[in-house]
Amino acid sequence: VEASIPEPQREAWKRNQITSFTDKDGFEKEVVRHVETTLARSMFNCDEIAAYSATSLAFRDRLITHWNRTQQRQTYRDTKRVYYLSLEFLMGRALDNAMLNVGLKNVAQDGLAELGFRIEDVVKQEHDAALGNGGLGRLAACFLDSLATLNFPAWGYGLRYRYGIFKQEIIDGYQVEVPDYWLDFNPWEFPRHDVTVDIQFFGQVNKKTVGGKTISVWEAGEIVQAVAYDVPIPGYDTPTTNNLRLWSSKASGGEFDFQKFNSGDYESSVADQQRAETISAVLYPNDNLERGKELRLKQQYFWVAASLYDIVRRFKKSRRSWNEFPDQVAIQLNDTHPTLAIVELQRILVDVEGLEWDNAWEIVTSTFGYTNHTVLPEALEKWPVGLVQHLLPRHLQIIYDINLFFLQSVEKAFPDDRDMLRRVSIIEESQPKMVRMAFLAIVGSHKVNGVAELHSDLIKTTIFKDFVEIYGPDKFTNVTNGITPRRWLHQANPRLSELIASKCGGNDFLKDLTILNQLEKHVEDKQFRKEWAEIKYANKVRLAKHIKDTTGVVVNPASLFDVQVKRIHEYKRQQLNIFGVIHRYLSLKAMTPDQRKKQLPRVSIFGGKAAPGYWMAKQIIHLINSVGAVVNKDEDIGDLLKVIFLEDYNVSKAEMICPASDISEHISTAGTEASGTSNMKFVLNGGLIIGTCDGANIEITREIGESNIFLFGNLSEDVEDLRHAHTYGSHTIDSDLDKVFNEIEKGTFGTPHDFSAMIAAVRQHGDYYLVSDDFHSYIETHQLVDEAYRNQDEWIAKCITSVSRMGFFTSDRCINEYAEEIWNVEPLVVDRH
Ligand code: RUG
Repeated sequence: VEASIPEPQREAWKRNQITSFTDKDGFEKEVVRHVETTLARSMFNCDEIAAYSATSLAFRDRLITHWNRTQQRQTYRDTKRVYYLSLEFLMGRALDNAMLNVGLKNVAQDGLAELGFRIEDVVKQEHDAALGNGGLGRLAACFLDSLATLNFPAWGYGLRYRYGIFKQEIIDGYQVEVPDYWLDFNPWEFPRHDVTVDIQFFGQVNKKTVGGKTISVWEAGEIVQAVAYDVPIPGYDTPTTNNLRLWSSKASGGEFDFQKFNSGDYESSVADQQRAETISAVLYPNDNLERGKELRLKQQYFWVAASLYDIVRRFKKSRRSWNEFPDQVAIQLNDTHPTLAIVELQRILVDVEGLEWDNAWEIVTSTFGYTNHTVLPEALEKWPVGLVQHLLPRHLQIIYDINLFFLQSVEKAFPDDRDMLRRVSIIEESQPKMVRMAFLAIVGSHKVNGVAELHSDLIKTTIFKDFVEIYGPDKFTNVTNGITPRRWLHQANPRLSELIASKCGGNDFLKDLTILNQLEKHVEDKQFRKEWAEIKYANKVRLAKHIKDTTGVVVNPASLFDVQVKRIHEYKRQQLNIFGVIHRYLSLKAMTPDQRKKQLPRVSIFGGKAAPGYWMAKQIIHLINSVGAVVNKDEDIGDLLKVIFLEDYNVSKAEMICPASDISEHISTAGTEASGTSNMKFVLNGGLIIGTCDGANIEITREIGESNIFLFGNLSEDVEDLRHAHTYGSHTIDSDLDKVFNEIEKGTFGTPHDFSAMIAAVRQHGDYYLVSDDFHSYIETHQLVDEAYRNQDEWIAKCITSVSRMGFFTSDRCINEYAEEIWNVEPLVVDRH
């Protein structure tokens, strides 16, 4: 049905164009209107939640007019669009970001004050949108912000999980997971009940002859409906408002269910419905680990099939030829999770649209780009062939055909290397046979990128080495990760942002982060340093209050705040950190009171979630809390050392923690952390970092200078030899670390048995993460940190210098690199009015 209004009636629409508020009075009017009509409340029962809801609705209305205009403009101009497929979008809160991006936070602040509310309290009412595990999901969120800010015609596609990442509670020192039901009231999403796609699973493939041509038809099986929910993504200081489309699963209301229901088979009709809704019910809570569960594969196919249907439907509106598809559409695969999209597009083109295989494959490979985020073997996705066959029978056939043609070309190019075929085959000939998703993603894309220089080099020399030989080096590239300075500086640290703006000629640095380099000429300015230090101190006071409120522990904001917040993982080495803390504690205990007086007070702050099934990670959390329980009440130690575990680390907590850190820890075993992005957030907020030569730490060092970072530990090129030596040579444990282990085993921090596996991992099981190898250098480097911190003037100078050199790490730079090197898309500016 043509829904467009006929020309003669459009005049009336134009006369009645919605005008968005621009000032305090206009804002207040909208808030009152929403409180009284949308929420059906009044000034007599308007609490902070109602004020939050009405404020969000007022801003949402504003975004929607921009969003509509953006979409109309993009449709009218019909330029190439980017589609970012990510199973995770770790968005955090939306209101504060929306207010800042449209430049009306001051208006809202004044308006809310007049209406009886403090904006800080209102903003805090919002539940984080936590549809992600960690860095990968947050990167996707930063990219959306940059895509909109830079005016790229871009859509995100994801899943609308009913439960995002679980909420973490710490009970008796242990992590306990609580479901995160976040959709009670979410003003930021628009259900599009008219945008639905039927998604098929199971069934079988039959051959049919149509017009003399034999085609494969995928028939029968189960149908689940995908319903679109749209989330507007405002750019900073631009009307461009892009769309994040999240799919929710629903039973397709077919006749079959209805019959079941009518015939009294209520239970099974409800079971069908529940099974369908289960698909988008919950985010898998693993970071850097793939477990191969059927429901996960169902989620992946459900989401990519719905997204591709949508993308193809949009493309077909322009009535172009299929060969123009890659000129109109770029699809980026965020990790291998959406790799089935490659197979699905090939299926649509060949089975549904009737294109020849080779022609279709050319279109497919020109459309996709694949970003790899890890070299950890346990995180590389593989699916049992039998499972794929059962769930997606036609897709397995296509995967086999893709593999066949690929292996034929390899055989031709490398006739003397028979083993090459086994090594690069998309099908691993194991028991059971597995589909190697990363290989499928490489074969089906025109570009593959890693996320930091070291990581991009590593994938080329290790896990994807053969593919570099096959395709040549140009298919592989690097796009070092970045973060959005809007959220991670302007929003998280408003006072620092303002101070920076005062030295950098206004807020332009938020759109061109290289402007930060203007700070460097003010490094010697005493007054500037003083103001800088005052802001850091105020941020620490705020965090200290949060620590007191949530843990009951009083920390002195004048101490050095040493922070490690990220997912708990053995490769990220929180165990190294807590062993280091114990070493510090033992050293302090061994001192005389006079010696102690000369020591620098420190607060070691940890935070992060462990995957619910990751036992060792949970033991690490338990050890941190057990050490805290002893140290924090030790009167010999007092303020000299406090150990804090912050519960339920998430995006909004990160916004409070990053600005309050003096030093933060990015201490993964060299070669294991693909990039890391919190390292960038901490430096941008005027904190220094201690880290290994890993991921983006290396480029951060190159940018800010070696004298402004505390590097330690073995290099990635030495890791393999060290591991080999641990297993086959004699493995001696660092003597200081040994003392730490002995103390744990004495029971100083509770039942030693609780921690015996953690110690055995180092002493007996080959110390895979090189904790002992790096311990000495870690401890020594922390001593250098202490010394450096004593000279506050110098320390602040280092912080300012570092910030001034952080311009490279904006996600705007990443997006421009992707746009130019991988997507070949141009920005499209939307008129302001
Ligand atoms: O572990 C990596 C981080 O190093 C990286 O910064 C982030 C964004 O690129 O992605 C993380 N990651 C990798 N999360 N999941 C994976 C593997 O699926």
